[in-house]
Amino acid sequence: MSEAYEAGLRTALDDENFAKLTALRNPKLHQFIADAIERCTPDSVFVCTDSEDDVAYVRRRAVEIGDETPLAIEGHTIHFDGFRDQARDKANTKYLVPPGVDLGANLNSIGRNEGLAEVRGYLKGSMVGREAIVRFFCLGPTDSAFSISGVQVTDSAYVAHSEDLLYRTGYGEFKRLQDSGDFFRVLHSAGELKDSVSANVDKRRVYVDIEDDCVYSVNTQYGGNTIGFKKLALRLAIRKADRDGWLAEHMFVMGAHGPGGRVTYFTGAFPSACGKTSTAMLPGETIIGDDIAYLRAIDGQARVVNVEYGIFGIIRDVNPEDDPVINEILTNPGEVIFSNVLVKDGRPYWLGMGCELPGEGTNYSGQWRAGNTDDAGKAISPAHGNARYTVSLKNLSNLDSRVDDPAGVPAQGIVYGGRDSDTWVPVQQSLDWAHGVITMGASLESETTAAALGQEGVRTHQPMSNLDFVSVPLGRYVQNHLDFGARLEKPPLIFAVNYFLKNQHGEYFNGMADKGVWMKWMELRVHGDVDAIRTPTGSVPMYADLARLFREVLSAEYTQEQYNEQFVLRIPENLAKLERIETIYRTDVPDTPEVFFETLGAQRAGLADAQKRYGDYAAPSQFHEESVS
Ligand code: OXD
Ligand code: MN
Repeated sequence: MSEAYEAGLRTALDDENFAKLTALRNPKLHQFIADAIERCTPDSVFVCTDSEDDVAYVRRRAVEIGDETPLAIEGHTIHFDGFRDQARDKANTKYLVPPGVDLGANLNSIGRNEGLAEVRGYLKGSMVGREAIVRFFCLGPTDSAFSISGVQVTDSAYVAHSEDLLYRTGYGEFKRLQDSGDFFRVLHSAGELKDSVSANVDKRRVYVDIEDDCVYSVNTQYGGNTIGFKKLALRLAIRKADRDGWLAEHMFVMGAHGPGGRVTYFTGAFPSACGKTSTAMLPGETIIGDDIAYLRAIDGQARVVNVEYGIFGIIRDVNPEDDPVINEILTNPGEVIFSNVLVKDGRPYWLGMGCELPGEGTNYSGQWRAGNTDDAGKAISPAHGNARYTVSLKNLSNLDSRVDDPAGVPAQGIVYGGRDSDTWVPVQQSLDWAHGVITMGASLESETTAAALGQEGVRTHQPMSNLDFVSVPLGRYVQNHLDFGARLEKPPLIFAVNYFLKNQHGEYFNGMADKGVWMKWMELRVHGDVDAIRTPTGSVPMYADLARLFREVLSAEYTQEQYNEQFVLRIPENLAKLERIETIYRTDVPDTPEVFFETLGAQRAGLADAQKRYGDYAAPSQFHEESVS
């Protein structure tokens, strides 16, 4: 080891931890940790290897230092984030860009030197009096073409413990790396704490150094801003994927079970809090992952892996009926970290759990009573709308057997879905790969939710549900998807779903369980087992197939009237959407590929033609006569 780093490391590492670090013969790693120590000046550093003892130490520390408190059920703990630290901070998450680099108007960036000076300033001395924890993880299955190694230094035992549930261990991977500098680094400090929560959230920053594969996060605890290998590393992975010709996506991966025992693998991109986890957890299907996927073209086939190994899930509306598997885990002994729920007598309570919540307890505001209000006079909800649970996949009864396959699983279908009250039909298939990428993925819109700070219910553009994390110019990101398809012999089919369509009284057309039917229909389409009706926006199911699937999957009747109401092509709404999307790309995305506008143009022409023939609202049966594919 170079003497320059050794002296720095020796200031905070005892012999045992120093030995664990030097067993990894990696100068860039040593430099990163020495720099973190010099900047943040922790009292001590714990280097966590993959050993059970080390992992248990982190879990214990989280309770000892008050980052987590045990709950009544064995293995369950609660962590609270500060009152104003309850979601991803989009405004203060920025890319550090060197002079001359422009990521485009839709990506939040700051000059690299200015940003580094600011965030490093906030990190200075931030760990005084505390222990820093060093954790190593592997993104994707270990020792595979997909694997990326990552190291995080954090002073939050909650963050380090969460990562333990969420990722595959990576100390062994770092041994394999030897002296290679090809890994992600994340430095996090919760900053000054008051009552165990970050005190200076006005100085909360998440800065992504795209030049250096490094992320800095400070003055925050909320997992989406701090858990290094979730959305922080996703932003780095998107750059790496852009360089190396693959895709890093905000997607679940799941196996849909079809006739004769076949398993068909789907990935799906939905903005946060729009049904992504609950789709991946559909009863009767098997889960590989619920949030982040890497896709590679291998021998002409799209292969996909789950980057993670656990779920940092939104707990709101998890109940025994709609989410039996998760509910089972959350109500039985085993390792679960709850965050920002209401706690009363050692029990966690959350919104939509299917029972009445107590009128008082401890929550993200401290001691809470029904009727308590915030500074603006707004009632404080008993549990936060973005309250979470963190669990490892290994405890799930519906885990797919191929979750660790180093070659990934074949991606046969891709699903895009947002929170859309009035435009898209519940499910449709794109006309081809480019049509799906452009009109479904890149044109996805969604109404905002509690997963990011800011007003809820506002319609926003959410290309591939990944805009919050895209770290290359958007037009190039779209082009990368088009190119990816071109490398495949048979690209996955692309579908768009909409679980949030409402009637004229503002009520949802569909129940939560209906998505199970859409999934079965998509599975059948992948194998050409059912026909569809080709409309200008995509191919939609035939009524008879859905009626049969509703009976088979949900033992429910699905009437022709329901079908007509749900699958009517809403032409004015679709035209307005095209207009919005075209304006965004023409105004803000200078590098948009020309085929993008051509495809929108063709869709517009198809819609205008249908409008002339059938009026504003065209029933699927009207298209049925035209063409069945
Ligand atoms: C998440 C998010 O936590 O997208 O997965 O916010
Ligand atoms: Mn997510």
